[in-house]
Amino acid sequence: MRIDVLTLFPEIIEPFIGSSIVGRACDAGIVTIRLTNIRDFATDKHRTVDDRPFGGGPGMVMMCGPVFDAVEHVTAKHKATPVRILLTPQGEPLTHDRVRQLARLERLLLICGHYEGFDERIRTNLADREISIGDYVLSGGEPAAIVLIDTIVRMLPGALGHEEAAANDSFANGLLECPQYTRPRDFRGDVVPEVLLSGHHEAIAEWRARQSMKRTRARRPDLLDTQKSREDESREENTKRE
Ligand code: 6GU
Repeated sequence: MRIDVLTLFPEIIEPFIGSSIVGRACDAGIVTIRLTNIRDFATDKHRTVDDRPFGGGPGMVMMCGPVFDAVEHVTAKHKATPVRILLTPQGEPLTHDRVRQLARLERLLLICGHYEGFDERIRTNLADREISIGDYVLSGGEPAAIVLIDTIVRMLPGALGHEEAAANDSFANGLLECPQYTRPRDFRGDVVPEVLLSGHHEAIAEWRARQSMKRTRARRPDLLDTQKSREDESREENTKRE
């Protein structure tokens, strides 16, 4: 997979893509990530990329010119056509299912905004999709790009080294992950549940499934509703097919 990121602050994202799982995936050739500074596509001597909003009001708006030029330049550098994603608080909420969808694509182009937002024509004429990482406002799209890259890359085959790990993650099956323990067995009097030490694989799997369900019911009952409606949907689909 190839991911291009257009940003006014590449220095925020740079150390992230060189570290940990994502850094390793880059080194292994599983993903190629390129950062491009939108300011390099400004055309005046002050390297202006934003301007005051028509109609007045506070804040500045990112101009079309540098963003369109940057997108066109970066798009032409590689043969696959990218899916162009604008990172904004007005986008579709990022979910595990959407990540899974995006992880199947050959090429992504992420566009990070700053200031009060983008000129609307960037949204309507340039972006294929808009994505938000949650209901709160960030000062810029860079932390959101980091989140999106992290969650996509860990789904790419080979990125985790341990292929089952991603499948066991919270949300992968619509439930939160079960509690995990490592040595020592007794830490300051708090001991690991006996079943995990039993070597009885079936009993362990059953305990984990029950803990997952219990934790999800306590913390995120909304996930169970979603899962139930999903199951209902697939049951309906199956009935239709029969
Ligand atoms: Cl993608 N951008 C900004 N600026 N704020 C956000 C966001 C994105 N997602 C949630 N809040």
